[in-house]
Amino acid sequence: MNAKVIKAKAQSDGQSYKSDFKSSIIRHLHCTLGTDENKANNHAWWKATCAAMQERVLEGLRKTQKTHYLNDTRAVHYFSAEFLMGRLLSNNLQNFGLYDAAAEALKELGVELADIMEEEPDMALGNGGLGRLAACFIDSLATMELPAIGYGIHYEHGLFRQEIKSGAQIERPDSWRDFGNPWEICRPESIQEVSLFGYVETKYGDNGRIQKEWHPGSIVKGVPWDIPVVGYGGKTVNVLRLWKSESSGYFNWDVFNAGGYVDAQRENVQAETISKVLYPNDETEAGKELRLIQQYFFCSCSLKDIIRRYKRAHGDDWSRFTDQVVIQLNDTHPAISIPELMRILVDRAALDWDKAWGICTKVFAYTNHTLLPEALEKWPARMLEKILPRHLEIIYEINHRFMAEVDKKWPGDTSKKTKLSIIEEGSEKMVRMGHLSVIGSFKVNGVAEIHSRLVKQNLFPEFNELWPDKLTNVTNGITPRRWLKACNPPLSRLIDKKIGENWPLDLKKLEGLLEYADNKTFQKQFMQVKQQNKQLLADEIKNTLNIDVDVNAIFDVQIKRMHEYKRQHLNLLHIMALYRRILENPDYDMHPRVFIFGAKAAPGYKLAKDIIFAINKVADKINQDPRVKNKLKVAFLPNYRVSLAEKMIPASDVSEQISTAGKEASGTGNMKLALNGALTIGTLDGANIEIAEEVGEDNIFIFGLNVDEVHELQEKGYNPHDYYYRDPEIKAVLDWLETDYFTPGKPGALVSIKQSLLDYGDPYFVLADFRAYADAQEKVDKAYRDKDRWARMAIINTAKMGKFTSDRSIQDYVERIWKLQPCTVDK
Ligand code: GL7
Repeated sequence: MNAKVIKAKAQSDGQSYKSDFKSSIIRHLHCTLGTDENKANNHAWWKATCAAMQERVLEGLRKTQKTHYLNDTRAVHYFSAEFLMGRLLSNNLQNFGLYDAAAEALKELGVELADIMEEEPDMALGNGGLGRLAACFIDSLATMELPAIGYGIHYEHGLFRQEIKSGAQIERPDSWRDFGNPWEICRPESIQEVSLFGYVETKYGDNGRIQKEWHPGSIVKGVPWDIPVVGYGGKTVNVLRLWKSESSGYFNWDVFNAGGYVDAQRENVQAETISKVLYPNDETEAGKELRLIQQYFFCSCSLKDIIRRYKRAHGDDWSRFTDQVVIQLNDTHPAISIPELMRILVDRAALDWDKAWGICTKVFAYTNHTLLPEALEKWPARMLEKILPRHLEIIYEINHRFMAEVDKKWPGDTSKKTKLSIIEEGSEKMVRMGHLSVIGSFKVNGVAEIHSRLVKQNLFPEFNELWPDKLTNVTNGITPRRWLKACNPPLSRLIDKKIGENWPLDLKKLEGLLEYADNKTFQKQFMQVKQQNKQLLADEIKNTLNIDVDVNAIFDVQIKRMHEYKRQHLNLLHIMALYRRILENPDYDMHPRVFIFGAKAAPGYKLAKDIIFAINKVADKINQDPRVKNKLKVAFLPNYRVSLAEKMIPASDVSEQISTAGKEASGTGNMKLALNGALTIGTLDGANIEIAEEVGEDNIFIFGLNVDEVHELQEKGYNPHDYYYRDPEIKAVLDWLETDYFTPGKPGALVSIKQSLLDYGDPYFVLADFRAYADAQEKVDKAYRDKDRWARMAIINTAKMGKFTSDRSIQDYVERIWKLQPCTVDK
């Protein structure tokens, strides 16, 4: 076919997609929703459009499952307590290639696709980077036609909705399913039962073998809800299976019949509590019984589901299990899967210990996502004994055998044993889930080069000595389908025109843009797109905050969870310093800048909430101060979430990635922003280092202490007071926080930030990095004023992000860990 014929065919296909889609939307409006074109509001149109899409999605799902079954494929099972999916309509339309057809069909019906997409609540079943990474990975797995299942929890309430009242964060429940979710399918045929509590009985079998029988104190039901995961191109549709807890009714029925309505009801409530809410902690341990029960609940359901599927094909023959099944543990949250699989194999399938352990250690692989000590999960042995008595016994047995191995390697060295033991002795015996994960897995990976190096050197050095090939790196990635193609249509179209349309599948193709980096016309087009996106964000800021911002200003964006190590307060102190410079010198020369924040704080993290409050108070003052003459604006957008990120990222000029070196394992927002042409101001931390390697040091603003320097300063003894007294600007802004300038009538309302930086030793080296940060910001200011230079840098950033597609991460996992083969599904 020549180009003309191809174009004509595409047009006629487009026409027929459009008319097919239009009739399905109307059919669903009539037959699924029972309403009419004249009556339908945006919500009804959204639901009908989703239903029209879901018809096609389910057909893909059915074909994929059949193909995988017939081919008896090896599959990866991604176990994660979080999947931060966001909205699915736009993504599914894009991945099926039906976006334009749907938009046109709706237009003919008098409806704007962009408007109805706003009706979709985010699926916020995750906290931040870790949960969003899981979502990007399942997108890539489906796109790359790899057999995969995501397993997680069907939380009734995802991450809280954030409201800002008088500057402070208020948490409200998130109710993503209040009006039904059009994508999920309940699968009662695959319900599982999960045991909890009770005691273990030791018995002697006929052959004299000791047998253990767990008599649970309670049993709950796990009901699977499936969310189809559509790959780009729409061929493979994998599934995300989320477990909802329900009462099993077993213990309940007799109680109920005996007139114990209240007791019976209490048991229902207890069972349903398990999947009620997502823990809102980010990077901190949630030391709660319920959290452990949540983890065990979804792991047990998922393992049984995997085994059921395996047995359907292979019966009781376990010999092929490790050929068919690999399980990736997303952090230690699902680590309880290791003793659970041992329990199933030893107690239920009657395999001997060594054989069972041989299977286990060929099935599990573990990803570590953080070095922060407070985030490394440990459970009191006492708690495990109460909730999962048999699992604690199994953990002791695993540890006992492992200690013998340690003794072989380091004979008589008790300090090695203390360090490596799964059990931490102390006033309270604790079970270290990280150690359990390393011991029970065949591979352990960190999420960026530097992070993986630190995992080897600082976190698990002895494990690395014991098993030199076990620890490895897989640098994180992001899906370019959502994070460029779908969220930034004007830039995507511009790129399509320059280098063709294949880049979403092969992101290295973006390097084709490099030859236009100095082309004045292209630079202009690129920056015009940015301007257009900035206008949309400016409208959003006006609508939500009633703040006017100038799209000619630099849009400087910091979006991520609120945490001291991410140092939003460093950004804040610098904003205050700029404000002060303007007040002292009305002609202070700077390009206008809008500092934009989005961040949720864990509800129990006092200082993080104080920083949100401080940002909002400083913002109020600056935005209303006529002396600033619009040189400076500060906007804190409430309720940061995936769908808001999709609006902020395309509109950003500057990406703030300013964590203390050594603390941010990778970061993934850094990749999304750079992909959309924002320039990074950042430390040599996490994936920033690899971004700098890709774009080159001239196209990024790196500042501050590196990992080794932070370490040295710590060793030498860091005294933040030195910086406070030596640098008058630092002193002035910190002292300012103590006055009532930003909180009229309430002096001291912002003092906790100053205290954390001086009285509590500035654990994240904010003051040590302040001057370097302020200097780097001046370089940003200068660079932006040179329009051509900035455009060139921004284009290079987009062009060099190929490495950070999650397809590359998945390919690394496939080659280094999972050993999977793609399986083509016919469309
Ligand atoms: C995190 C890391 O903090 C973050 O740097 C990383 O990009 C992400 C995905 O690997 O994982 N670890 C963690 O516990 N959370 C993260 O976001 C919550």
